[in-house]
Amino acid sequence: MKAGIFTIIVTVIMAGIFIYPAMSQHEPMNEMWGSSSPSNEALKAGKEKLFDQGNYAMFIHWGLYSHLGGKWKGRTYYGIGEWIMNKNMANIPVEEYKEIAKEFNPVSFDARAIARLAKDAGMKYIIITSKHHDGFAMFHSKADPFNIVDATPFGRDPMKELAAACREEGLGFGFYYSHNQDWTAPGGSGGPGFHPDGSPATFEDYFYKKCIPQVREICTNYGPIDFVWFDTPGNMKKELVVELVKVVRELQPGAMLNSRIGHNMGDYASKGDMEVPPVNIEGLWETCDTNNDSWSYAWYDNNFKNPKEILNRLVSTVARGGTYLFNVGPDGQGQIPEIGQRFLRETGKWIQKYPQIVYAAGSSPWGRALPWGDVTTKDQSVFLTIFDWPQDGKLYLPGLKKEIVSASLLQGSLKTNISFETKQGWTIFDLPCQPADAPASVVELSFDSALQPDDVDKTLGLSPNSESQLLAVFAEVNGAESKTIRWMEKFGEWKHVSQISKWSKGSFAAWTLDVLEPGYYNLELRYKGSGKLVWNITTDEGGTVQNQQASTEKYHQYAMGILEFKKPGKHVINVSLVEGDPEASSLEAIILYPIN
Ligand code: JFZ
Repeated sequence: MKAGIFTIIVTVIMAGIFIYPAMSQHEPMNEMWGSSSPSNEALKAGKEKLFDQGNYAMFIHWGLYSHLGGKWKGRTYYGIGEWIMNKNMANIPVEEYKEIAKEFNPVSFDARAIARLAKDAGMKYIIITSKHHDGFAMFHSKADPFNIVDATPFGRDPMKELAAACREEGLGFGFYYSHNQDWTAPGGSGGPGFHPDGSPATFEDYFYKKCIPQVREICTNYGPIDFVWFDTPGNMKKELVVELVKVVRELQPGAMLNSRIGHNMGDYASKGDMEVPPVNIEGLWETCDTNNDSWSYAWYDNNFKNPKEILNRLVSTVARGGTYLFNVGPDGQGQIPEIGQRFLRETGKWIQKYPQIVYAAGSSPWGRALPWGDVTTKDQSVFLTIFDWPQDGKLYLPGLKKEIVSASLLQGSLKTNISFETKQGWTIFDLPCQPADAPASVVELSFDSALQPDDVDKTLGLSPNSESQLLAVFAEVNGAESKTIRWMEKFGEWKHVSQISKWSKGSFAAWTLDVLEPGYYNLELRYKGSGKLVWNITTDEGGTVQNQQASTEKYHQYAMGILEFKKPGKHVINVSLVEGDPEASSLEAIILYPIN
């Protein structure tokens, strides 16, 4: 209970600080289903090229906070490490925080090693924190002495070294800069309200004395850069954002700006942190994610995503039409934790074998993930990346309307033809018992021309040999509310779920489902709520499951019963809440799987 209240309070506080650019609560149906062209004709040229075609990049959160590593005065503060000085974490006074710089000496920092890691990982550029909310500049700044060259025993400019190393490795390079929040500069958002002489400080003081001059510095002293990644614009005035854009455009005409600069002025949308969206999204966008739970180094944070998880998130992001910006957090010595490095390299080995899946790849004509993996396209080929290898040797693909010229299983550049049949609009491929590769295998489908969005019937399929998840975003909702909610698991660690709540009498959610194999299926529901709930699930054929189950404040999956589909083809499943708190009952998904 205590944790629950804390989470809510913190969420409210953080939500006040953060702005969620380009994150709509409720995307219109057509956008959700995605009509993104899977062909590569739409690929961008010019400064957009690296972003649009690279699709995978390294994000680095590194700063003075990395030296603390989540610990202050002997106590560990769990949550995103770069927020440690904040009130909601260790609440470190400004003067005390500034003192830490005297101990910060990251002698193990090796820019070339980091650039090589990014390269080995298959990443195309690096974006690093030049200044985070704590106000400490990780570059040599004449505008403000609270920087790594003037305030620490280290005395080097690691940004110079990293910019040069990236250039040498043929990687793109860019800076993160916290333009609104600055917790140590007078007038910065979340910072002291007074100057050292006691006079009141305004945001403009900070903006013109520190932010603009430092942005000029990062845009002048590090050669041509490819990105300036601003963050958390809060309620910054539009005219100030306009001024900032002008500075970057003038000094770095080739740099891409992310949407978090504010007021819709970026070149691409930066989606909510740590999430892979469930449906295709048009346009240039990225999702940023981190290799463990925190962005910056935290001593306890050992929760690293393994190569399969990294690859799955990367391929799914590309399949949704986006770019994956994946973060690492070097420690106070300047070193990236060993496990993180190893997992990145392993992922990179796979990407080097199957570069066509990631680079300049088109989004999935299916518009969503499939039960076994995801789909990307290139020219006249469609690639099925299989993360869950079917044990019965059958791979089911719903809705493909265009004739396949050939299908082959890849092992690197080696291609083995595989047989397939079509049945009621499904294509069923014969696969060997063992996966062709790890952590994922690839099947290539060749066509006589590029697959167009109309060549796929996007109706959800009921998989005959695996679990099918019917997410809330795919439901047509009547009389209830369908939206994406987010909360913090640990401080700053965001989770997102699309769900249906605010049920009322007669309200229901309906999914249309293409059934290949009629018969009995296990039915589960994933939801949160309070107390006991009764759900009713019916099909257009008169199949019914009604049952009471418990609920908790966290999403949890409950078995409801067995649902029968009598005939193959398209069916509609309706779900409604029969008893229980209609406000708190939030349905995330229906899960169906065959009995055997
Ligand atoms: C911000 C920072 O506060 C954080 O420290 C980290 O740098 C991260 C990459 O960006 O946090 C955010 C910003 C936006 C969202 C969530 C966290 N969002 O849009 O969901």
